[in-house]
Amino acid sequence: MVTRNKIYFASDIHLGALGHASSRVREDRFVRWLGSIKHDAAELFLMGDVFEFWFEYKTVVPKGYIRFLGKLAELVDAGIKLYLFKGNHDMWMFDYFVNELNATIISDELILERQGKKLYLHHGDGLGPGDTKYKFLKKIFRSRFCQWLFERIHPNLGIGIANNWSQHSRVTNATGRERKLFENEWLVSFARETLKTTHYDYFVFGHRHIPMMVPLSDSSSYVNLGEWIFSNSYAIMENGQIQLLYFEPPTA
Ligand SMILES: [Mn+2]
Repeated sequence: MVTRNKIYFASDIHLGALGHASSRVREDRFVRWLGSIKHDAAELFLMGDVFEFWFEYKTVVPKGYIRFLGKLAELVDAGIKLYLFKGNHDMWMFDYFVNELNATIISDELILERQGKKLYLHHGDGLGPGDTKYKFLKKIFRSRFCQWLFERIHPNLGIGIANNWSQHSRVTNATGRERKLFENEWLVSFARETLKTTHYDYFVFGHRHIPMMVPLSDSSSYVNLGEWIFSNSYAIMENGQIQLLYFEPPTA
């Protein structure tokens, strides 16, 4: 008898980044992780930037990721509920994963109650103070008109341009110095500000590539899921508690 009582969270796998060979290593590792959670997961939250770039045309999707997508299908068919968050690299998910994987696509935040706890979930881009340039770009990238325009460009060219663009955004690893900057983390500022008016037991984000779990108060914690290029980090929720864990030893 299978007991599905755990909830899993991961983000920022950046499949497709750093070349095909590197991406395959990452994909294989992530597929091993998916296999390891298959028998006790009730829900799986993939919280953005799963792909280095994703854009769905009306009749066409990008090549690649075949093992990952196959494994996801296997988990969904085994009864696991899948949530896919739009990240800043893969916000152009429309109905493909809804139709193929029965996934729920989350555009911004998702507020949930699970296991008696209140959760605030978001990829993490465009929140908190500052970064006005990105917030402006996000509006453009998400506008129906710009998406319609992009869709008119031949995929060979459109995806080429997008891949070129995404290479300019760094794939970062958290240095010790960055980790110490917790007090300056804008997502922490955002969570603290939110707590002034609304209680959440857990704030869960990706995007920053800095795996960390830190208390904000006696009853609230900040969780950053990290990434799967170096850290292979994820979170698990069981009996109302979230833990930050590492799947396999760090890659670099
Ligand atoms: Mn991101």
